[in-house]
Amino acid sequence: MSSKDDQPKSEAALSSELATRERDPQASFALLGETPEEVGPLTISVDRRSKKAAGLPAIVQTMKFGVREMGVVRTLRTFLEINKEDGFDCQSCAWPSPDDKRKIAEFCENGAKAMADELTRKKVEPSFFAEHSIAELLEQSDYWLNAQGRLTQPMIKREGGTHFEPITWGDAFERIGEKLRALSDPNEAIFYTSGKTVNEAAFLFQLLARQFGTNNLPDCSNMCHEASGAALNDTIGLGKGTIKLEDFDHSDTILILGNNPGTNHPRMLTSLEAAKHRGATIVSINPMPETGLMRVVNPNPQDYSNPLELPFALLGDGTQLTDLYVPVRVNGDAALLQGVMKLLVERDRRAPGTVIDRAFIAEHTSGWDAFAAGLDAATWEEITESSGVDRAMIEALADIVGRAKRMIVLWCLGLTQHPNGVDNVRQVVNLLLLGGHIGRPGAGPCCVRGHSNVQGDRTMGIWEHPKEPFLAALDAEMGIRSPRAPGYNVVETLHALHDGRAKVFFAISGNLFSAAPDTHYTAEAFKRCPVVVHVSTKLHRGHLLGGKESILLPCLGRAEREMHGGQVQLSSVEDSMGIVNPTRGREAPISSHLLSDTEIIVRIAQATFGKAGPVDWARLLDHDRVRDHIERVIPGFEDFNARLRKGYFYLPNAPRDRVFRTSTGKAKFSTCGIPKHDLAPGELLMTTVRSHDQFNTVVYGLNDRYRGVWGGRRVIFVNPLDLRELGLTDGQWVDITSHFEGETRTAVRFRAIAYPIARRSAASYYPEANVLVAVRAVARECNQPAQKCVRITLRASEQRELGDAPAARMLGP
Ligand SMILES: Nc1nc2c(c(=O)[nH]1)N[C@H]1C(S)=C(S)[C@@H](COP(=O)(O)OP(=O)(O)OC[C@H]3O[C@@H](n4cnc5c(=O)[nH]c(N)nc54)[C@H](O)[C@@H]3O)O[C@H]1N2
Ligand SMILES: Nc1nc2c(c(=O)[nH]1)N[C@H]1C(S)=C(S)[C@@H](COP(=O)(O)OP(=O)(O)OC[C@H]3O[C@@H](n4cnc5c(=O)[nH]c(N)nc54)[C@H](O)[C@@H]3O)O[C@H]1N2
Ligand SMILES: [Mo]
Repeated sequence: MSSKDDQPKSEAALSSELATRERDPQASFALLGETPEEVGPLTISVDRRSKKAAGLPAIVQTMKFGVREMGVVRTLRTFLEINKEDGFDCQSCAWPSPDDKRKIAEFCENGAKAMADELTRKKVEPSFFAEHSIAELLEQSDYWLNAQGRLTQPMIKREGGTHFEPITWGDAFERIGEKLRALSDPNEAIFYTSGKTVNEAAFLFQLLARQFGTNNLPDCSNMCHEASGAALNDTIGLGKGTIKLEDFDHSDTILILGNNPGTNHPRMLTSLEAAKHRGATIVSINPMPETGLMRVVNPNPQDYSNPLELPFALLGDGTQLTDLYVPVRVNGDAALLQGVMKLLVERDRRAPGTVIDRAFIAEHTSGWDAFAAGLDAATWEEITESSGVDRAMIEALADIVGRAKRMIVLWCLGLTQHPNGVDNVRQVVNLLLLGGHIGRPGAGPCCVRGHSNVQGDRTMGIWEHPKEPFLAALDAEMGIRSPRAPGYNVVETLHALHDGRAKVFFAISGNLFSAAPDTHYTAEAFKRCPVVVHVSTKLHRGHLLGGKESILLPCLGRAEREMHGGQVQLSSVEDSMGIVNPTRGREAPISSHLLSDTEIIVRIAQATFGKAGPVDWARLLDHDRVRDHIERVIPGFEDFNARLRKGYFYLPNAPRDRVFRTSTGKAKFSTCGIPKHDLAPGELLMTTVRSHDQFNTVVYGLNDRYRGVWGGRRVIFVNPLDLRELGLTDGQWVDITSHFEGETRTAVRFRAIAYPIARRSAASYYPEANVLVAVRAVARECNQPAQKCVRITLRASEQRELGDAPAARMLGP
């Protein structure tokens, strides 16, 4: 080896070398656990994609999936417990349950899949790990790994080992405690969590990290709504939306940007349907015409005045939801919204006070002059080019917004996962402020959260950038001295693992490896980490790539009974609308070896800090006591135990009352430029989306019924006109190359699908497409990975053809 090679490479040089190297396609597949053979047979029929959401097919799928995983009796019983006040809160999304009128079936097809996936009767026991080496398991797809069932016993892969072996709980805790104590700096440890963790466990988890001496608390929220939090904190003084579910009963206009609720928040469709029946206008702004936003069939018997109507409704065409569909191009939203606002301001100048809410603006906002000047300076050429939407359509949207008296704007990842994600959300706030649509019934921002408790985890202090009042209160209550220096977020975590600054990675729930951008960089980062610990319910690729040593700690799921002192423990979660809900698992755990998240955290704390020390960890096994602490540390949780036992309650939300705790004391208009895409000929901007059969990195099935894809996931949706210009045909196998600041990354063998997606845009599924996302491509100001804004080129794949006819547009399923 030359002396040059012996020199450690800089992080940037390494990242760029890794990125630019034309990778061995087989190696790419192995990282994702997909061999080319597994891709087929894939059948695609865009013509046969569902024309409406929910309805009979959803009921059939729900039952099929439930019975496959849980059997008939358990399926029926658990479906009655989901989202009930005395049952458990659905572990799928963070959409709220109706306050006072919960239905017999207060869940959706995808919530049911999430639950059935967790309550499956299949188990991954030590014998499974003895039979399969890690190398063998890495060959399998994510779908296969998840389908093997629930983890039941603690396992360890020792350094240099080829298999996972059983380890006792006691030895595992001792070992983790030892490894943590041996670090020379607490910041060498990282504590990751994803929003599955209930409030009580989340509070303990951040306490563990801070007593240990670090704010390294990256979480999945860094990848979904970090940009929303940053923009909302800055402009309205609270990093959350302001609307309640009941606002849907009062709203006359609802705008939905960058969200696919038919798949990801199906229960929202019920609220939209009701609003629609009351005469509200619904607009969806999305590069893809998502089925769930177009038509819906309501499967809830209670929503029909005569139960006999239901069977007819299920077979009928359902309710049309969207009045105006705006096919914005990928990352065209900022320009589109500015176009709308430019028109509204101009119209109001011609007829003062008729279009915008001047009284609200004068009394409650700051920054108007600069904002209005920014709109005046924006040219129509820039607006239409950057948005991909023509002037007539922008006028039509402005007509709707201009008429609105009570407008809700909902958004999800289509706005946030962009380099300008924070500015996108600022534009949403601008639009709402213009019409005074905040702090008024039926109006306001609705940041549609992902994981069931992602918002609650942040409220509990899972944040790498904690605010001083929180830390001061935590220290006073717990008698610790929390570190003040900010910790690592997700992207900083990847860098710290990559260059050896992080030595213990501890995760409660989630699968950071598969969720993170830049799969090769991330794989290398984890490979270098001396100790990786995952507290998990199901097996995933992150366990297998682990670190030098990888420890698996199996835990109870949301629907399973967590006992303490002979009682079922009560827990809580916070939904997208700031409602704190009780949740209580009732099912018998699948294995007697499982521990709860809470118990695992407590025992690791005991193993790390010993018996002495300011915090009496043993007492904290009891959630009631944890809630007593939460009540004294976090505002809004007064009388926590008593209120939770009575049911749900709302957290305070100052902007709802038009109190804006911002730097100006008012809601802030922001001036943001119009993003320039500057695509070279042949380049497209690719977004990444979820299929109907997955929950994030957990793949339940290989279909995406609403988009007409059956049996495979390596697909890329492209507009037929763009395909033709690129000299490619529908159904052809293509290789995708992404381009980021001179670096290229390639993923091979994706099936091109001619799809009604906006021009110069493309979409493919996450997590497969993460290979193409540069780790340094992040949202400015908040470091959220820009996983929905990837500049790509396509070329015909030179890889081996599969058996099925490549250009076929076969009829599925
Ligand atoms: N069943 C199920 N439910 C889930 C999840 C799941 O995986 N499965 N995940 C949960 C989580 S953690 C989250 S964060 C949420 C995610 O919920 P969503 O944000 O709905 O998830 P995505 O599939 O990423 O869809 C993004 C939507 O934005 C659109 N889009 C993409 N790029 C752009 C753009 O540039 N502009 C606009 N206007 N639109 C764009 C896409 O076409 C798609 O409709 O769902 C939660 N709920
Ligand atoms: N390209 C691209 N990448 C993305 C996104 C995208 O849209 N595009 N979306 C991003 C977003 S919004 C998110 S939230 C992240 C998701 O990132 P994560 O939240 O880290 O990933 P999940 O897939 O939700 O985690 C699944 C694992 O959690 C474990 N688990 C499930 N339930 C429980 C439980 O009750 N307790 C415990 N302890 N463990 C449990 C199981 O082992 C399961 O395998 O991905 C991000 N990555
Ligand atoms: Mo998310």
